[in-house]
Amino acid sequence: MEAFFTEGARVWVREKEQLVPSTVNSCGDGTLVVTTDYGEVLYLQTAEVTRERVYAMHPSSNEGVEDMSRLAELHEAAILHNLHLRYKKDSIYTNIGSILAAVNPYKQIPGMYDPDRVELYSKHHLGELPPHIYAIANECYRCIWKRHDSQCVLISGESGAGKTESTKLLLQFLSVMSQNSAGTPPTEKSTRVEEAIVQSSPIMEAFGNAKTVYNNNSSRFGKFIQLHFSEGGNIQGGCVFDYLLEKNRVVRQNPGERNYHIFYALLAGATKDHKEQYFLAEPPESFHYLNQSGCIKDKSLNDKELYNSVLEALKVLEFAEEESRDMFKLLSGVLQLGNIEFMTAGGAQITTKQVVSNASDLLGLDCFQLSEVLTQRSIILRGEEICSPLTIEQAVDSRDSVAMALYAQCFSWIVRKINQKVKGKENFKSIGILDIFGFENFEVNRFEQFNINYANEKLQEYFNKHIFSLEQLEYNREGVQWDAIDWMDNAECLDLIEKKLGMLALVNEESRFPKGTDFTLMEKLHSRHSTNPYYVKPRLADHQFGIKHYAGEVLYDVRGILEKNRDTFRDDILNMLKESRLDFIYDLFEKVGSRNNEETLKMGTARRKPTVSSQFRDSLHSLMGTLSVSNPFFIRCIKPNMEKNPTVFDPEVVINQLRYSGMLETVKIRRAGFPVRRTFVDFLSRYKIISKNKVSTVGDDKKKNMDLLTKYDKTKKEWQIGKTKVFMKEALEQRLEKDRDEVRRAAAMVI
Ligand code: AD9
Ligand code: MG
Repeated sequence: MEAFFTEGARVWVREKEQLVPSTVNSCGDGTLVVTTDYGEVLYLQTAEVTRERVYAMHPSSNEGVEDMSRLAELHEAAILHNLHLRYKKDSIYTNIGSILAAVNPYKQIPGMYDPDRVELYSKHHLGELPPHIYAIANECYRCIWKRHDSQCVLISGESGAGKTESTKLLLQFLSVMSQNSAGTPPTEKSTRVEEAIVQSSPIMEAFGNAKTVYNNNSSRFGKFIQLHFSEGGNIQGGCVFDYLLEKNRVVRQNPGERNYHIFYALLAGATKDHKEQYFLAEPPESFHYLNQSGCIKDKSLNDKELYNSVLEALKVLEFAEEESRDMFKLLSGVLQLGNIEFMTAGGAQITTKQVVSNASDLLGLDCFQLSEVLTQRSIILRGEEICSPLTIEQAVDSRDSVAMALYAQCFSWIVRKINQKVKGKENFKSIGILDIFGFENFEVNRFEQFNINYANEKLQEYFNKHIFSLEQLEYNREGVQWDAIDWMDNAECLDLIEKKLGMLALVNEESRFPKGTDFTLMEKLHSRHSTNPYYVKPRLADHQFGIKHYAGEVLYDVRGILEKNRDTFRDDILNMLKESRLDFIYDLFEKVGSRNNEETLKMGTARRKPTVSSQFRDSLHSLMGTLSVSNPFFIRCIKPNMEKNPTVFDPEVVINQLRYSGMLETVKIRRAGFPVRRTFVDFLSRYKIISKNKVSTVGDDKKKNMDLLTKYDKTKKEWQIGKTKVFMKEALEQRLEKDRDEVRRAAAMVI
């Protein structure tokens, strides 16, 4: 062994296929002793110390860089280490060009999001200040005018990685920009829209978020928020799209998890009068829908405070008093429903008559009719009503289905109300922010995970398309020289799921087929797809099928898929709800179609309600349509550990996320390529102002542009000229933008 490693030197050591940042303790006597940054001491014998096993760390890796593209060493471990170094200094944001990596600090970092930071970042170009989510928000806002197109921010990451917090920070920043915009002075209306959009968050979170084992405030629905801007820079209106609220949570929660926040908030915050009127005087533990998981409270959650902030937000969004009251009555009704119990006497019989009466009062239902639909099923066959008793299990299912339907309809109604309030002109450009569930792989994965992971495949496809394939195409078309990069294409996996005769089509086909069961579905999936390299047919389990997703292999449990996909709601139950004395409940169900009565069955498939997965596929495709005409920004949220701990950076946990988010390839491509591009005309018109004294005015646009670019970078490392466009590195654009601003500012002062 060469004794060139001095004590204290920083090195990379390869351990179990991984490069680990380490420090040399001693080197000599045939042994190299190092301590890894994760605290392990390694003794390496002479024979082991090859260049492959141990090598000196480049200073850029040792010091940490704000933009990963500047790392001299470009491997997974260097990226990981850079994030770690920065995390230790509370620098949770790191750039990869215009992509932002955000490590969840699990604590409030003092001053990080103060109003003066908004102000500061709004006055600087991307790259001038340390990486920050505000810098991305600012760039995104500026790009509306710089590029003349709509923008979108795609926030991705595992559950608890920080997507929803990031969404709120973006909204907050954009709302301030809108208020301060130099365009049309904010009218009373536009100020209200900004506030309404910001205030929609507490309401949606109260009704759509819950404590899970991964996140105390986990969003159990996906959302896409669109802000419509005026040419002058004001938010004129907005729109929220919601995706796949997890309905089951209303009636069932896993150990250690909770129901939706709003139930606990209501119990903690309702006035004494309301508590009496709505049968809420008992503690949360006494409600079946809240006490099954053994988790009622969490010290990070303040239920009473949430109640107050929801009331406040409802006021800002101008929900009428009776609307809020009806909503709370519905929630109380759901809690009462959960406490209805049954016993067997021939068929299911209700043992808690008083509770049925309470629930009926709150929901405006007929007490007798409610008892009937919960204990027997009636269908109309050839004009005659036929009743059949239900087993206890079936009775519990019907009770739960009423509760879930009430809650889900109420959630959709809230989203509609918010949208009515924030609706405004859509005559210019928009910024869309996507906060959607991250990739999930649990011990048992069901229909929900199938849809969630499908959505993530679609988003990954969009990401790939933007970062890799469009890039490649453009370089080829323009004849620009660059080193092509290998990247993971997920097109084949998506084909398996959504193409004609793919898995989704099979799931839907089987759902429509009256005799279809989960097992007939599984057999069809196996027989049609088992030769597909992205399909997994487990050797042992007889109720599972799997998919090799870009983020890893996931096995899905087939049981329950068809029922959830059909989302059947019994006709007699629906009719009962439609007969509610309360207009609110009636309105919620007025438009809900039935699917399983004689008539609908006779109508054939064409007019039946679409299945859950086909609806979801359609809304995803429509979302993709919007995204495909927008200029994207990507925020990759990263969880540093699984324990929500503010001090631990677990390399295993982080590297896994880096791998499947395509971060490494992103860094490579960014570095190899020229991410900023402008047509010759566009470039000239934008930078004419700074080229005046720098270059001669003769020659065509291309020549003039080349002259200016050469002034900035003689080596041509930071730019290239294509057939119709100028290609630049981001750093060069930043210098040009800065100079342009200065000249403009100086000109404004002269005037
Ligand atoms: V889920 O897929 O909805 O389950 P998210 O949305 O990715 O998940 P969320 O934004 O809810 O995660 O963040 C989880 C928790 O991390 C928050 O409740 C905060 O306690 C914490 N967090 C996240 N981002 C930040 C931050 N920038 N600063 C401080 C943060 N704390
Ligand atoms: Mg969330």
